[in-house]
Amino acid sequence: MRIPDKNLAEVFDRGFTVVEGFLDKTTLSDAQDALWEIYPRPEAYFADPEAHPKFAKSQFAGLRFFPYPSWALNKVTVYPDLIDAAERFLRTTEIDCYKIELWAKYAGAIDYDQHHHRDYENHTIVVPRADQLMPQMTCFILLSDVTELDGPTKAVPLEKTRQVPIGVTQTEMGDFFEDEVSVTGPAGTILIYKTDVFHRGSNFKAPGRSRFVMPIDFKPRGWRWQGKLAWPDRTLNPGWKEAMVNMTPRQRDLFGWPPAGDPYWNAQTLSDVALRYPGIDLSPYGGQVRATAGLNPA
Ligand SMILES: O=C(O)CCC(=O)C(=O)O
Repeated sequence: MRIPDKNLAEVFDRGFTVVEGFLDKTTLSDAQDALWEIYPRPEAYFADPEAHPKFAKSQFAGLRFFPYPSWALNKVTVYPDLIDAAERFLRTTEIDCYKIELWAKYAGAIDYDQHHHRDYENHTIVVPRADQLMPQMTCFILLSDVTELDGPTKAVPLEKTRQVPIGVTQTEMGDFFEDEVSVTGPAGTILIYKTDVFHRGSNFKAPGRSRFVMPIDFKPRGWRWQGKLAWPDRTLNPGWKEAMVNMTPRQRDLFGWPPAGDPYWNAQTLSDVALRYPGIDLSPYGGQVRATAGLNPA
């Protein structure tokens, strides 16, 4: 669904917004099915947690960076209403998707409680501007239902923390707990927040529960002090080529793919990119150029 203007305004005013029903049912259920190519199903995990010791090693052990083996998960990251929201929030169509994760948590694997923090500490090498210019748009898409029992993210409305200088990134455990709001909702819900908002992960409140979310982050293009992942470093991972082949030029552009009309494209690059990405339609970038192994036209 299209994120209403009032919710994007709420991100600026309150620091975050929560919109239920963001993903359509098919996209959501396809993505949920694809989770089990990566993570143990909850019933499998809870049947024998000790068979999955890695989830006990750290709160972050369930994190996996983009790309994923299945297009069903990769396509969530370029969901048209997500791109639309990022363009409207960042007030430009010149945007980068700079970080994509999947995050699985299983009750009892470890204590997932955190103190409040501001995410900018590892999303920019400086600090966000207090006047809200040049923001980054950070999101969590819930791929499982999240109730109070399921370790919801807890976010503190900006008005409660205005006295804390933006240069402060962490609070003591317990600070602002009385002001925090739980981000709950059915699978398909999106949380959009800013990188200067205090928030934290929380622990499960019942056994046998699990939580699966997809954090996805956008920034305006060209502000080189912001960012997190370098996409060229992810291209050898399963799913990257299929994702690039399946994406539209608009969607590829979010990852830094050269746009149509860019001087990068010539007969040689069209031919060799087609060799690297079998099946890709490069006609938007310069017409049909047949990829021919061993031939390297000028
Ligand atoms: O998992 C969550 O709900 C939030 C985690 C978080 O904010 C973090 O680790 O930076």
